[in-house]
Amino acid sequence: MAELIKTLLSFSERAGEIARSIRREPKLFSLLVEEKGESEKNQRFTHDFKTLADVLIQEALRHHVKQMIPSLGDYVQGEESAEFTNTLGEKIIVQICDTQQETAVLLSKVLDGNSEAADILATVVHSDISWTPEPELVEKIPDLPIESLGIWIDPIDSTGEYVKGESGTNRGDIYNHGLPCVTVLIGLYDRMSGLPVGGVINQPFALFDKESQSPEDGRAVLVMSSSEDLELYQKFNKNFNVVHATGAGYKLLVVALGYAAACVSTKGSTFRWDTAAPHGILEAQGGGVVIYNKISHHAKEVDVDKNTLRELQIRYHKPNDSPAQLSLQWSNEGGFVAYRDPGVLSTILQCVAD
Ligand code: 2IP
Ligand code: CA
Repeated sequence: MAELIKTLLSFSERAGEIARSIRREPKLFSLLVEEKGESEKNQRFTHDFKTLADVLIQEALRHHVKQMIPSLGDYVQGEESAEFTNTLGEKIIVQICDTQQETAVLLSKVLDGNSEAADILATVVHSDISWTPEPELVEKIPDLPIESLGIWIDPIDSTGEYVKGESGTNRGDIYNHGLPCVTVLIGLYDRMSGLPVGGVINQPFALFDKESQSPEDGRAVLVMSSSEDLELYQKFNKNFNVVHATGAGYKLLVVALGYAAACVSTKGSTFRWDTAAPHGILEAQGGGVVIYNKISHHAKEVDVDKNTLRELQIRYHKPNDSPAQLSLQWSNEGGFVAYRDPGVLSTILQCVAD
């Protein structure tokens, strides 16, 4: 298990480096910002290119996991399908080949013959980026049965902020938007129970400036998407200092870091790949991510007992029953409440009941 976690940590560094190099290398970056171009071909190409960055990271993870634990390779799921259609309408399965050169040839097909961009990407994907965690951390990794694990990956969460590339603004400890809201999310769950067991989050553009922070008031912070209704914001703002932030993964990360006491999402606009990694971390901290529509039924209770809380956790092994459309089969359709300390739930439920 420790080896798997070490591999995932190193991989998340590599994924962060792929994300950074696409912004850093002019040849790649120009593909990303072509979105601003007028023509449909340009827009299509940029869409494809963004998707390519995602697919590439996802497939690179599958490649590494498969190399290490062949049986686990089939249980790496992500937002993207590896089948990729380029602007010429050709279908190509993106995968990491045995050699850098083979990967570059494959990527060049996806990139309509842009071999320079393909070479740069292939170099990063094949480069050896390793990160060794402190021995004290490795000692704490429990020995879980690897054979029954599944992996959810969101290669680049908050793609909108990633493409915009702004340095962002912060309120207290939390960025409202900008590159710091971009995360690479890798979640581990148990395939039998569907419960999360661990997670790795990489923040490729973590530019947090500790000096410039100042607490705003004495209330606990609750973080939510700016797409939530004003009415909900007002409800929670009575008892919490509500802060808006972009990026599903980022919002949950700030809960795990203790910058916010909780995150509430009611719209069903997130997916299992958005929540799996932070859920695994929160679970390890004694917290969790419960389904909003279900926990709100307990709004009249002072305390929700441990067993009920376990029942209400998001599960990662089964798609939703009868989704309105196939693309919603893995959506967190009932919304969620993420918390590090279950003690905060009573205040949240009080807000819901009011
Ligand atoms: C998105 C991204 C958005 C989030 C949305 C996710 O994932 O994290 O920021 O919306 O729910 O699905 P919001 O920021 O309003 O919470 P992606 O960028 O991978 O599509
Ligand atoms: Ca996402």
